[in-house]
Amino acid sequence: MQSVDVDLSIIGMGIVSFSDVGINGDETVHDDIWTAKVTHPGINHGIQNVNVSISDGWSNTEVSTELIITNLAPRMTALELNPTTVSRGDTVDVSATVYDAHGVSTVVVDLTGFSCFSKSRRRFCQRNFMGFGLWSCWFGNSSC
Ligand SMILES: [Ca+2]
Repeated sequence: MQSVDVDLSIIGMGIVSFSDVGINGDETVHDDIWTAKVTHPGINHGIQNVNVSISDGWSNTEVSTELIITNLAPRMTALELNPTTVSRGDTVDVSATVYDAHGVSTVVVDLTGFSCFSKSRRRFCQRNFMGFGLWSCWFGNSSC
């Protein structure tokens, strides 16, 4: 084989040339395993159809295949409890900085593990719909 090119335009990467010479993510030279190391920074996910073009220098073979891109889960980059030590009846302010490229619809503090909060879940107050967002709320219960 002379070249393996994959059209990754559907995820904004254009034509990506794979390697069998031990570079660009390829681990072993001339083992007929062609590799490219790519990173998808976009937000689209799901099954993407991609075209692969393989050439041996005399003829080309075109193959279509499916690339499955999973959706990255929301990430929490910071969590702050203030104060961190409380007495029964005190209130705790909770702030969380969360991120998801598709937006975050809810952030919830699950207090069901505490007997005094067994029927309650305190939802965060939303301050930012897209990108990095600081969410905050508080909880307190005098019976704890
Ligand atoms: Ca190889």
